[in-house]
Amino acid sequence: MPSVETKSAAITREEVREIYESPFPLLVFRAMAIHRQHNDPAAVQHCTLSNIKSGGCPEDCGYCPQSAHYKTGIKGERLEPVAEVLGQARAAREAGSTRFCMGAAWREVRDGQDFDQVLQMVRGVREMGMEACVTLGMLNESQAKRLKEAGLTAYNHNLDTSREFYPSIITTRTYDDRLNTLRHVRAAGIEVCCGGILGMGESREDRIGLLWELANMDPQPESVPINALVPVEGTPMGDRTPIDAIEMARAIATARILMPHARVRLSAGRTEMADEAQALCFLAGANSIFTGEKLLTTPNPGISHDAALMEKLGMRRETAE
Ligand code: SAM
Ligand code: DTB
Ligand code: SF4
Repeated sequence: MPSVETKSAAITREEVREIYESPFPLLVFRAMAIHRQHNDPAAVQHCTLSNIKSGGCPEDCGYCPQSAHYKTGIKGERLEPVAEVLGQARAAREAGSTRFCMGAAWREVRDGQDFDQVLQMVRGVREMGMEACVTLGMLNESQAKRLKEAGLTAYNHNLDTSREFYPSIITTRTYDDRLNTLRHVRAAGIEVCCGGILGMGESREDRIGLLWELANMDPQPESVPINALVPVEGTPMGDRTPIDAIEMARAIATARILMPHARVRLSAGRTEMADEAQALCFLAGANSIFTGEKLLTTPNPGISHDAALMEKLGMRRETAE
């Protein structure tokens, strides 16, 4: 494993640390200036998640309610029917979402009927004029190509945390496995959606390490979800205290400064965040949220709460181009 010091990178870990730890007003001011230069700071993309294959996952990700290793009350289900998922996509579009993200609790994609059906879902979502994103676990080169041919906009595959902390949260795969899948996604010409989770018991240095890895991907990810851990009873992280809102805003501001063109997504964990905390994240450069009552298995603020939040902030839901 290359040490932190020997990895030749365009952005050094020290530079990331300096940004992350700068005085909060300066950090947010800098992030806001960069955000304004590249994006409309009043617009927030609304996205909808669908759990197309719930639970029973063989991986042991310590944060995840869908892992078969933990007793969380989530049963392993079969892949949802294509028509059901496309019905959800239509409803999401009617509710104002411009991106539909489908998640499967798989360790990896296997060729066969299930994958063929996922390809149909991707085609269907694209025909509705929405961006389509999927997260299906590990992927090989030919599977990535088939997803591209079906019209997939982006593939979500998170690094979750720093390389150093990763083995403390997952033992059934490695950081390099993740990077490999991301390489296949990129090689197929699909946009990369890659981010992480805060509040798992990692140190600030781990958060800095994650952002450093993301910013040094070449090309950088087009989409960077920053999740606050949703602690779920039965998982090893069921009793974690929520990440501090200022720390969350620091991470988002740093992501925005390092990756000016990326869509930075204020992803899981909004149910536990006050409106003020979310507003701070928008100031720091977040420009996307997941809407609807549910993420994959955990609660999310409903569409009426989010409409009220946008109204209060004088911000608007981004519409399709
Ligand atoms: N199985 C696929 C994989 O891991 O790549 C896709 C589904 S997985 C649920 C997608 C992402 O959701 C994970 O990479 C993780 O970052 C995030 N996630 C899962 N459980 C979470 C939780 N309790 N709180 C916050 N984020 C979570
Ligand atoms: C991502 O980074 N966050 C979303 C999406 N990618 C798939 C998922 C969050 C899941 C939160 C836990 C749950 O609802 O099960
Ligand atoms: Fe499985 Fe993905 Fe959950 Fe890990 S995060 S246990 S790979 S569904």
